[in-house]
Amino acid sequence: MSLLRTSAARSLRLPALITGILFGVLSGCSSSDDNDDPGVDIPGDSGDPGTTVVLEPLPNPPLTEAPSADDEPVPFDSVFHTVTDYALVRDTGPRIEDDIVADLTEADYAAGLPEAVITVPAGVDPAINGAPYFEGLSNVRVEAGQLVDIRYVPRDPEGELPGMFPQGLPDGATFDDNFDGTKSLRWQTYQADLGVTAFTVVAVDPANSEYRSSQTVLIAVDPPSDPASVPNIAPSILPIARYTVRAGDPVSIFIIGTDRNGTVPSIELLDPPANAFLTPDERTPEWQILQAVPETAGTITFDVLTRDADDPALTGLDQIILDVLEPAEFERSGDRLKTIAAGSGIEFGSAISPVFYMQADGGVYESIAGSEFGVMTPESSMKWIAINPLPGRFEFADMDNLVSFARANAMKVRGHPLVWHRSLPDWVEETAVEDREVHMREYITRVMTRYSDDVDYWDVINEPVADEGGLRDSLWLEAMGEQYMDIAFAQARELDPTAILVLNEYDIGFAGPKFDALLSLLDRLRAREVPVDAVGFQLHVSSNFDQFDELASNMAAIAERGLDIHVTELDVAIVDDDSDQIQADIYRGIVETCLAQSRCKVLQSWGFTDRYSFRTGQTPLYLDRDYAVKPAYQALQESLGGN
Ligand code: 9MR
Repeated sequence: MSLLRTSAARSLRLPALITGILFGVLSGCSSSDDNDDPGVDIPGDSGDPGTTVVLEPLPNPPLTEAPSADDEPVPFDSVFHTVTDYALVRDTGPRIEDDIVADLTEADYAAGLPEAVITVPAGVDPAINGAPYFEGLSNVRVEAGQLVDIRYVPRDPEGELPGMFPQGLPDGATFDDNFDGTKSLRWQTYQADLGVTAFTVVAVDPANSEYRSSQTVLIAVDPPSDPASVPNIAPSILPIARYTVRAGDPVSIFIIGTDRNGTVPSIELLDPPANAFLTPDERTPEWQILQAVPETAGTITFDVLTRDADDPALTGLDQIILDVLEPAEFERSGDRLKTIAAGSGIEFGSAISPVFYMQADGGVYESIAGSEFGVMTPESSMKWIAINPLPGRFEFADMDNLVSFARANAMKVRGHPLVWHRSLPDWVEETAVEDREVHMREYITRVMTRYSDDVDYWDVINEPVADEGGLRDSLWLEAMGEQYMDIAFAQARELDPTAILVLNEYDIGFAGPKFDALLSLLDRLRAREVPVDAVGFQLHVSSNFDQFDELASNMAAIAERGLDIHVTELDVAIVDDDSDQIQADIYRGIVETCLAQSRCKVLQSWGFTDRYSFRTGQTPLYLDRDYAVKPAYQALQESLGGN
């Protein structure tokens, strides 16, 4: 279904989406999480940009049901949380699990060992340097209760020994070094593992580590002929990290029991402190929420007993540990970042983690975020998969709560993202090409209608440019060509005439084909009068970033086009054992570059504590996991103030 009148617009015929799908499905990761799609060349880049789109009314009835009273969140007051100054809400009904990995079937198994997916980097000629491979593999079939044991023997046509690494492991499996150049997958299977599972190992060419062969093996686990033959092992809980919390704050910790045989263990607290207790989660009653108010500084250990559903005498024991600090330990000297930034004429803010108010350390998280930031982006709570996980089913509570948090702290909100190729529910990935335009417009309409009053900036289009230039091959591009952006921006403008509409992109802080492609895209959009107001520079950089001149000139090129610049997702991953001081210098350099550019109006980091970062292992933020300030925090204070 196409609702556009675009008679004069050029129609783009695009190649089908093939890249990544086989590999994505078989390796157990969603193809929508693939950030390496090759770019799609736009024919006649420099020629006629086409005409301005005119939106037709959306169909009535809609393609999928609009939000209704059934989707409205309800007050959430029966459990502890860290929020004191506004009311929380929760969604109703069971939690919706989106199965992001396509289920494999017996037919997949019967098709035999999948072909290896070979990645050939530029400059490698496979005729001269053959790809690494594995010897003697085949698909494997076992009965639940049996051990899967697959030996991986890597080979290289040139006779060297390739390295290898697994891509994810089945639950409970290990990938062991045999110390003879081979490795083995060892996986004790249970009833819960019934069905076909894919396991992928990547072989790495000895001469070029980017030259790789990904080999998937399919493992079929059949029902056991004798159920009693499956061992019953003790249950446990999903691991819970050690948290640092503030004395006096209410603490909530979700405890999820797990048993490899697929049953649900019961959960008890052994000798709990006086003010600690368990409450079942309202939506998933088999989960328990540990609630406590640690009043004094020190370390608290909770002993959690899990009891097997089939054999009550079979138990597991796990511990949850909290380090409790006095409130003064979390205070930061100097002025708050938003105040300092306002003095320099820009807004400072951060992404905010979903459901932070139900985390063990939610109290301290909230008080820091509430005081430091003038603008916030929901890190995940507004993604399609979060808001509209099934057709006609809407889960607004997490975003509603973040909006209440923003209001309570007089924070602006960046709506993020309206149109993206990732974090889509399966049902959207599976929509017919001819219906996608309407699905996209319906989604934009539903989200913006609900949140426009509270949202000042909308990341309308997220990550449309391919890493090597051209446009990113996505399901949106496949359906509408480049005009999906025109349509989305026009729709957003119609729904909110005053919001700042943003095109947000990563890896545009330095020169190269990606930035060039962005500029030419912006020029085409502008020629078609697409209402883009600002470009979002994500700036997920690393501690080896040194292209400040290129960043400045890229920002200048955007400014020259009459567009604002928002730094939307700044973080600085530490690589090569770099110091925290080097990281601080990069934060400083980026702030200075933004302040030197009058069109750079907003600067937001992608989180603020290393505990809640999508690249937590590379400690990219300016407070550490326990909320202690790092040198980068002081660098932000100084540089935002122009020092
Ligand atoms: O940080 C986000 C991470 O927690 C999510 O799992 C992921 C998928 O939704 O998205 C991350 O945020 C991305 C942002 O939305 C867009 N730019 C890149 C960010 C990092 O991947």
